[in-house]
Amino acid sequence: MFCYQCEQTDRTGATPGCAGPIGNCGKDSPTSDLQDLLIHAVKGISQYAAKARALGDPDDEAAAFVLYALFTTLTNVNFNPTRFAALIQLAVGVRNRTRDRYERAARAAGQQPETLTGPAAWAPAADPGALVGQASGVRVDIGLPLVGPEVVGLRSLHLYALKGICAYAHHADVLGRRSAEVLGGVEDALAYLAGEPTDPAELLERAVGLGRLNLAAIELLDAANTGTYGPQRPTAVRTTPVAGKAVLVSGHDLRDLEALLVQTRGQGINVYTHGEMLPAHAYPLLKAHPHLAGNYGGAWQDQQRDFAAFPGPVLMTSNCVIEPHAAYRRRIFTAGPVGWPGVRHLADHDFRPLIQAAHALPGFPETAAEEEAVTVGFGRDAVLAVADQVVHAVRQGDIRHFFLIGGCDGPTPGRDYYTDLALGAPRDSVVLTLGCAKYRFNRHDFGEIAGLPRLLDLGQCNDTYSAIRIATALADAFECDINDLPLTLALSWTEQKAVAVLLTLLALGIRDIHLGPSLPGFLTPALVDELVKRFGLRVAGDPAADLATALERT
Ligand code: SF4
Ligand code: SF3
Repeated sequence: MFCYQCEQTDRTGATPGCAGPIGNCGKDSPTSDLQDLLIHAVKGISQYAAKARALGDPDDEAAAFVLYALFTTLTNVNFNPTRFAALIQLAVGVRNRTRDRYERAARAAGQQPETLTGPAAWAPAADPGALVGQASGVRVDIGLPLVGPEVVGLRSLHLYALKGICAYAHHADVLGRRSAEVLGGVEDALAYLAGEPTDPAELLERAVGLGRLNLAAIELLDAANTGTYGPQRPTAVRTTPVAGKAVLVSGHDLRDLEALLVQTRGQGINVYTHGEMLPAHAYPLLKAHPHLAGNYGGAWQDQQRDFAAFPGPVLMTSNCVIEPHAAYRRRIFTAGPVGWPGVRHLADHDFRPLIQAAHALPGFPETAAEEEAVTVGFGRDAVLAVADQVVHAVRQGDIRHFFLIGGCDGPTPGRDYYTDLALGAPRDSVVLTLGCAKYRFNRHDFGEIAGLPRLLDLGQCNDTYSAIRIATALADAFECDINDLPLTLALSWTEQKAVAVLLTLLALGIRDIHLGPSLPGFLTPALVDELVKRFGLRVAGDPAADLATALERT
C-alpha cells in the first residue's frame, strides 16, 4: 500500500505516506490496494463516459456510481476489503456498459468508435490474491521515478479533490439532485488523470478548475439540503440526555437521518445526533420530528469513548468511522458508502435491525437534571436575513473582524491552534464556524455582539457554500473584494473534502488562508512555494501571532 491522502498520514519517514501494513487511520494494506484498483476502474468508466457525454448520450447512472465509488475511498469511510472487491467487479460491469453506450453513440453520429487504452482496458484478476497484486501498477505514486514528485503530487491533488467533490455530489444525489456540469466535470477530470498527465503548469491550472467544479457541487448540495428540508434556522440543541430508548446517528447524510426518524416515529425511541450530524437539528423538516432529541458526544476522533458510553445502537452514515471497540461492536451499524469488516451494513435505508437493537438496549435511565444546549443553524439564509444589522455594526465599529474557523477535526497534534484562535479572538469580533472542527470550541460561551451571537455555526463541512455566500454578500455590501474584508480564514483539514474546499477558495481568488495543522503530504516544497506565491497560502502557525497579524488589517 501507499497512501498519503489525509492529514494523519505517516510523517516518520523521509517523505510522508502510510506504506503499510496498516495506515494511521486503521486502513490495512489489502483494503488500500483494493481502493486504488477501484479508483483505476472508475477512471476506465470515465474515459468512455466522457466520450459518450460529448456525443450527447450521457450515462448518469454510471456517473452516480462513480460518485459513490470514489466516496467509499475517502479517508475514514470504508475499511472493508470485501466491499471493495465487490465494487471493483461492479465497476468493470459499469465500464463495459458505458463502453457499449459510447460505441453506439459514435456509430449513430457516423463515427468509428475508438478503442481506449489504460484503465478503460483494464481486466481485474479473478483470484483475490492476484487482484491485490495488480495494485502495484496503479498506485497514486505510479511513475514517480519518471515524472518526479511534483507531477505525482499534482495528480494526487486532482484525485483527492475529486474524492471530495464526489462525496458532496453523492450527498446531493441521494436527495435527488444531479447536475450535468458536476457529473460531466468529474468524468472529464478522471479521464484526464487516466492519461497520466505530466505537465505541471497544466495540472495546476486544471486543479484550480476543480475548485470551480467543487463550487458547483457544493451549491448543488446546498440546494438539495435546503430544498428538501428547508433553510437552516437558528436552533438551540439539547446536549444532555433524556430518559428513554436511544439511537445515535453520526456522519453527514441527512437522508439517512430522515429515514431513521420516519422509521422510529411513535416507537418511544429518541434519536440523537453525533459529530457532523449536529446541524441537522436546524432544518425545519428534520426538527419537526419530536423524537430528534439532542446531540451527544464530540468530534469523530472521540467516538470510541462516546459510542462505548452510549446506551443504544449507533449508525454511521459517512465519514469518519474508526475501529469499533468490542464495547459497542455489536451495536454499531453502517449505511451508504461506510463499511467496517464484521459490522452490520444496512442497505436501502432499511433500519429495522438497528431499531430492534434500540428496543433491546437500555437507553438512558433518566433525564439529566441540568439541561445544556448549543446553538446551530446560522446557514446563509439565517445570516443574510440579519445582513443589514451586521453591516451596520461593522460601520459603527461594534464588529471589528470576522474569523471563519472551521473544517475538519482530528487526533493529530497542533489542532489546539483552532481552539486558541477562536477563544483568543477579541470580543469585538465574530467567529463563524463549520465542519467538525467546531467541537474544539463550540461549548464555550462566546457571548453576543450587536444583538447577535458571537459564535455562528454555519453547519457541516457540507455547508461551505453558505460561508462563501455570506463572504460574497459582505463584500457586496461594502463594495469591496472579499480579500479586503476584515475577514480571516483558518481552515483545519483532515480528509479530501477539505482539499476540494481549499481549491474552491483558491479558485475564488481568496488569499491568505491559514491551513493546518500541517500541510498536505502530497504537496512538495516546490508546490507549496507556488501556492504561497500565487495565493498567499499560509501554514497555521502561532495563534497569538496569527491573531495579531489578522487584526492589523482592521
Ligand atoms: Fe494514512 Fe490517511 Fe491514507 Fe489512512 S487515509 S492510510 S491515515 S494517509
Ligand atoms: Fe469531519 Fe471526518 Fe472532515 Fe465534515 S467528520 S469535517 S473530518
